[in-house]
Amino acid sequence: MKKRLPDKFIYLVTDETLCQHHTLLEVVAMAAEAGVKLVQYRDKYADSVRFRETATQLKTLLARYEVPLVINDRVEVAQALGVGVHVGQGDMPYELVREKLGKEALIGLSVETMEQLRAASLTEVDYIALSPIYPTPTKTDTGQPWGEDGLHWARQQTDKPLVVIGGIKATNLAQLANLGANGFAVVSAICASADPFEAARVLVDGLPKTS
Ligand code: TZP
Ligand code: MG
Repeated sequence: MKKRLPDKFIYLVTDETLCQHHTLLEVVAMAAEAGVKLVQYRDKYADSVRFRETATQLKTLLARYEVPLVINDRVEVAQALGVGVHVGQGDMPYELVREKLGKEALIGLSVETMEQLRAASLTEVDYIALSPIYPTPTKTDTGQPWGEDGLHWARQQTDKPLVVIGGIKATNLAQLANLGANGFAVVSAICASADPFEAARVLVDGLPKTS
């Protein structure tokens, strides 16, 4: 059975190059321990052998916390491991991903424009990520940030879970949650922290409580 995403959740997107203080596996373990509810393994540089090894280790680790793992881009790895995937507009088209992974797989899709959001809302994708919501030094080859007005607009277009990514910190969670965001995807706020457990805990505690 597909695991349902919580109404509000912190979502860790990994970047090993930012993990200066701990190994990637330590960072992910600490984040899960602190209450992060979804993890995306994202690594643009790892060769396919190393990527697959790390993805396998993450799957084992996260199973202990019942936290789902999604793989960035590499659909064949997700398929081999039986986990979900996150794709962008330049990656394998959503319909093909669903065909390969099956109806139980968790599949997320990034959108950068209003037209892409409208198209995504008509699919069976499990969540839509507004990318980026704010400008961020972590990823600079992005389109125009959605901003808070963009999130407000997107919320009116779809009932699907909306994930925001880019510049997420504890201080902007409440505002984004009010505007209808469900998932708060973070890279540097956890990965680059000297204390990833504490960084993740502060984010998790900063989520508005839902009944
Ligand atoms: N996609 C859009 S913005 C982004 C990605 C992977 C990076 C977000 O990083 P940070 O450090 O949480 O701003
Ligand atoms: Mg991609």
